[in-house]
Amino acid sequence: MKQQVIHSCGPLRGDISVPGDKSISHRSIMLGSLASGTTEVQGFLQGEDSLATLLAFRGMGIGIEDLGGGWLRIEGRGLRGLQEPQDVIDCGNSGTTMRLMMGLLAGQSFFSVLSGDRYLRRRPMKRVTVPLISMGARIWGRCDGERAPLAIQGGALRPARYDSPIASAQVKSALLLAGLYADGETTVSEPHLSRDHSERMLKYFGATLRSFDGGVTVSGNPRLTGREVFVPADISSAAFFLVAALVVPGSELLIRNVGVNPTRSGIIDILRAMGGSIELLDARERSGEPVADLWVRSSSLRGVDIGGGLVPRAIDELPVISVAASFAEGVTTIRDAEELRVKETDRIQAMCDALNAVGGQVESLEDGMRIVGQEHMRGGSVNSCGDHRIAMSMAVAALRCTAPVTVTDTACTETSFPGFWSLLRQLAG
Ligand code: SPQ
Repeated sequence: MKQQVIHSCGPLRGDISVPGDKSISHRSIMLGSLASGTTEVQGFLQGEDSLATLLAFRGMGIGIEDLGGGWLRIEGRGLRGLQEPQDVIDCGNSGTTMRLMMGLLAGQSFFSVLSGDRYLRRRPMKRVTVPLISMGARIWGRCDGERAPLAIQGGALRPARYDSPIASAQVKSALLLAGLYADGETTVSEPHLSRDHSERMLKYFGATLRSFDGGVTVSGNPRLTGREVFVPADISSAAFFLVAALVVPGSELLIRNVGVNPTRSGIIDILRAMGGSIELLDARERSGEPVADLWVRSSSLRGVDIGGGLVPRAIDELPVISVAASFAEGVTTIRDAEELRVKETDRIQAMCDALNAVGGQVESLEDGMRIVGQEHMRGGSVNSCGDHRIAMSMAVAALRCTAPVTVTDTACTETSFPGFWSLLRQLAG
């Protein structure tokens, strides 16, 4: 099992880039494949999760050429151009691949099976299977449809209205993709707005979508047309270096071309509310997504309360935000974040265990955490639980510990952030 030993370091300084946005990379393959004509993608994330999506579509007959340097050329075959895969589709560790593909495969004229690694096979799937079945989908899975492997017999779908009890972009996107195959309008509402990359990209490719307060409606049977897609750098990956620069005194970093879609930029709002100095430079829009360079300087942080609609806007960054909170003055409380318990691992428990193992003061709450900040933590040994966000969050925590931190089971960072350890080494010396 791979492990990394991380020492505290002097100021982090430089002008850096982090890999492409994972959520947008998945969607670029999916919509590029369903469009008619060629789609060229720039900045595609060459991580295990998005590559699982790429291989899945190649397995359904889509020509996808890797032009190198994050450029892809996808020869889309139209909404009904996919072919039956000859093998089980391996989604690896990627919940996005599995859940979004369930929606899309439910409307095909063929049979398919989705599976993944032992972490993904533990994650809940009824949140997607139940509303899809109400549209006429035929899906079977272990534990009464709750767990993968999942078998899908594609066929005709009916449009539906679904009021999702959770703010989840994966649930919303699965239903919007299924809605492309239904005659009429499919509407999804959610308690708070989750990331809207699917909506933006569907519109960009020519689908008819109407957003309203609390939800979105898609019209079935659109003609999608191939386009150029620019994938910005992933704010969820930039998050590790934002927090690292804030907590290591004397640091100053410029992070280039970061996606700052308001449904994802909760981390910037939270870190600024904690006293963090983060500036957005050269704000612009590319392929329908807001992008900016982020300039971050080390700052004295203070504790804050996080909850409500801010949570889905920062859901994947809450582990590293708990690291920032561990070095802030006062108490930080995270509530309404029970979704963290059903990610690659139970991220509430994993972060409580890991931070406490290196001398943090963190209490696990049913729907979040209570973190008491301190000047330094002492260091020690922690396990990532096979979860990329836990491994990278604890590497950031190590930068301000008095003794080294050993993080075990670190190969998982390849799912979303290939090159993380070398970038960290380069900056931290
Ligand atoms: O794809 P996966 O494994 O679910 O990835 C994670 C992550 O931390 O990388 C969650 F574990 O991000 C999800 C995110 O939490 C990616 C995502 C998307 O691209 O639509 C949406 C969020 O999940 P959800 O369940 O809130 O819809």
